[in-house]
Amino acid sequence: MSSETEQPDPNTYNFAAIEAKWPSVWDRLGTFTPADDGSRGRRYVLDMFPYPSGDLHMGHAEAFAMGDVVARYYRQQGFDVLHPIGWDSFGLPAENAAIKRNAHPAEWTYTNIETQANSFRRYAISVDWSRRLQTSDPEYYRWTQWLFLRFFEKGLAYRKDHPVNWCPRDQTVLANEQVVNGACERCGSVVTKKTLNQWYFRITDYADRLLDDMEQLEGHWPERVLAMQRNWIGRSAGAHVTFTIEPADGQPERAVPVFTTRPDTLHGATFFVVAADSELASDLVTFDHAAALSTYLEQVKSLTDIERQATDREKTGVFTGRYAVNPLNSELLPVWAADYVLSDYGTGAIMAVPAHDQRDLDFARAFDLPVRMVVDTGDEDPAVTGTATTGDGTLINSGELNGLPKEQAIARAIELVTLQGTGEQTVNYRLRDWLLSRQRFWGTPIPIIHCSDCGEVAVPDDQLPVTLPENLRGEELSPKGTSPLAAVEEWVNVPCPQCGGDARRDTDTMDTFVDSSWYFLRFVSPHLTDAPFDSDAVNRWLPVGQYVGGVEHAILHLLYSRFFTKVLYDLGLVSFTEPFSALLNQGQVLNGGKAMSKSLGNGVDLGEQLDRFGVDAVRLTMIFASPPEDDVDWADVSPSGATKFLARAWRLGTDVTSNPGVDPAGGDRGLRSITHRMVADSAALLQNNKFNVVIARLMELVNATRKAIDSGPGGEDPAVREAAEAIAVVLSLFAPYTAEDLWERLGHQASVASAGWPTVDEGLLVQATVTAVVQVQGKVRDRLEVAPDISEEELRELALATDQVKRTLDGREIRTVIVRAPKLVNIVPR
Ligand code: ANZ
Ligand code: ZN
Repeated sequence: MSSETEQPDPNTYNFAAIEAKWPSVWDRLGTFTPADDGSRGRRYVLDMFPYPSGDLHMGHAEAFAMGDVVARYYRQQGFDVLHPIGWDSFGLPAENAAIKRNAHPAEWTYTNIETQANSFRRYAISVDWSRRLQTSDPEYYRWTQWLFLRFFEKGLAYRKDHPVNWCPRDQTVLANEQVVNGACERCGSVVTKKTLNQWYFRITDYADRLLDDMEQLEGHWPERVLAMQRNWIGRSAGAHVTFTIEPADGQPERAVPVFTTRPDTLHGATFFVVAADSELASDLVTFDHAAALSTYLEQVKSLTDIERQATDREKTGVFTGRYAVNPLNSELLPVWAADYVLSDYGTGAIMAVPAHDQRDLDFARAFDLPVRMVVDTGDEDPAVTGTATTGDGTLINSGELNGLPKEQAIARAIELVTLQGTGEQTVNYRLRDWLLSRQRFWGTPIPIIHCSDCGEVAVPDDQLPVTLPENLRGEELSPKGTSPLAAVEEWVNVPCPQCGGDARRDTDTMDTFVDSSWYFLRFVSPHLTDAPFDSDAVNRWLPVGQYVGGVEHAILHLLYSRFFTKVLYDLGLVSFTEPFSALLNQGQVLNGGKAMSKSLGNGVDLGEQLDRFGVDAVRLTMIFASPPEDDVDWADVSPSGATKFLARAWRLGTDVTSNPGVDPAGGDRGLRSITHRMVADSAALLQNNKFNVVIARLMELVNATRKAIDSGPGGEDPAVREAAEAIAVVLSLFAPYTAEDLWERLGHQASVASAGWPTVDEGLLVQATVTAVVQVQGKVRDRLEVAPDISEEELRELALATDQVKRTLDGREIRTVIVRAPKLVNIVPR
């Protein structure tokens, strides 16, 4: 900071003064408001919207700097750019804060949003502020409810009883993804199971399309995100094969299908396993074994699916007293109940083939069950080695399948069971329906009324939104196993919209992922009052041309948004099936090799960095540090170096003495060529998200321009103006304040943001000279501009003749000179 008495020098770069000057100008000019008049091509650039937890942090600074580069680039390229911002403002943290402070969650939420909005303005992201939205605004969630009802009408939103993940501390249901290593993602408590009636979205109906439509994204989304989506959906092809469970204990026989990806191994099945916690297990178990099963169940309940399926865990289970008949060879297999079989995958029952499945083998070894190889893979007997063999090979011990290679045996086995009527080819998915109800207050109320006569009745559209009661505060919000809304009698009790009788509102609220599954549509017409969005406008602007956000959303948010888009397509509300054409995952901001965190004490305060180095320097540093996908380690970067570079660029404005509009044609050809190459290369680099390289190229041009002014043709050469103007335009993508000020100092009117990308003169791209580096003992002492075809001898002579080299050698004898024309000369003294 400068002292108060000092007079600001008009030729000194003062980032604070520049930051104070421009925001109101941009507002007045409406620089970032799209015209949407069809006069230009449209581009929609979107950053994943923020959650309002406190002020912006370094992670926001990085992500939004990236998104802004893209938005600003398209604007310079002449596109009409839609770049909006809003807040994902429902969710637990607001509620927890409200409980702690005896307040309403809205207070905490909207205070934080104001803080963040101010910081975003200061950070100069080029967004159209008039489109700002918050998902917790009734004007927004009214339409979340409206959309929910369209899903409900189509049977895509439904209720069922289900054992769900339950956090005993937060007293709420958790989605599978919110359970990390058996613990609640938020509070770390051990997660248990609880059976509840819950709302689901039938996303499984869309499993195939969610997979197949990824073809549209191939090459435009990071491959690892596509892989994670694919894996999450988990399509696996196989067969259902029905086994008959023999009668016992007076119970009749019973047909139980299994799902297998390896029907070729049917002859290798040596036992049968049902999920211990399934109804099937309790149905099948004989009187003698029932007690053992219920003891075992107590132990199983506390485990998560991930733990249950872990291959390295000791296998546990109990015998049910029943036997299953193998439909291919009529063998009798003992039926066990075990936790490594999941009740909600496949059919909840498996045929166990220990020779070729590791988990089955571990179980067989734990309980001394037989192991029979049916595919000769060339490996040793798994019963001896303890390692199941899963590779290709030829069938053995398998009746008429003998001699067939694995793939043919799979097909033949499916044929056999199909002919028998005991099985069929099938596809199974790992994807489950989306559990969307939450027993919490701060979310979108589910717009359903429960009537004892009419059942689940939709709140009529004209009665939306169902708003949250405003009088709940503090402790009243704390969850008690049901939603806090259930306690508000005057809110809950309503007449049934269908029969007028006494009825009750649904007291659950929606998972916040519902809110964020359609916000990108709302931004197009955010103030519409008679529909969630204007379909025509949405079809003009979407799909989003570039989506930018963290890889932590690689699965759920993206999957849910893709699902919503497909349903809306089926409803005729949108004309596209994928919402985001291209995706960029920015890396994390680290400090000293580790993610910033309170507990490590390595956090860096964004506001403090902005005060110290200026907004532009922080933005530039974020982008210059690495390719966007890589992490930025704040311990390794130099924001003060960025400030210096910006000052250097800004000072060019002082030294350009020609008038705006002067024809650069007569200017210095060397500098012109560097300028035009920078502009041409930058466009290509930007299209490939190589933002950091563009900054390196800008730095080169700033240096060349400085040199032209100081020791070349001078500040009046029109090529110098041309270079400085190109610098301002390209710099505006990264350092909008400095660029705007430089632009003004070059005699132009605001805004540089819409100045337009400089036109490249192809003729100037031919490299007139190359830079040769002159080293003495490996240390750079000088640089020479030379012809690309300079000879070794000539380059050696030029290098030895420079003042720098003479001074450095200081009379010492030369041992050797290494010449790599035209780029390098290294002089090694004795
Ligand atoms: C017999 C078999 C033999 C199997 C073999 C595998 C190898 P993916 O690919 O993940 O879909 N399975 C089926 N339902 C299960 C459940 N509810 N819980 C745990 N495991 C289950 O896996 C399908 C395979 O996982 C199925 O194929 C079944 O074991 C097992 F050499 O059947 B397999
Ligand atoms: Zn009714």
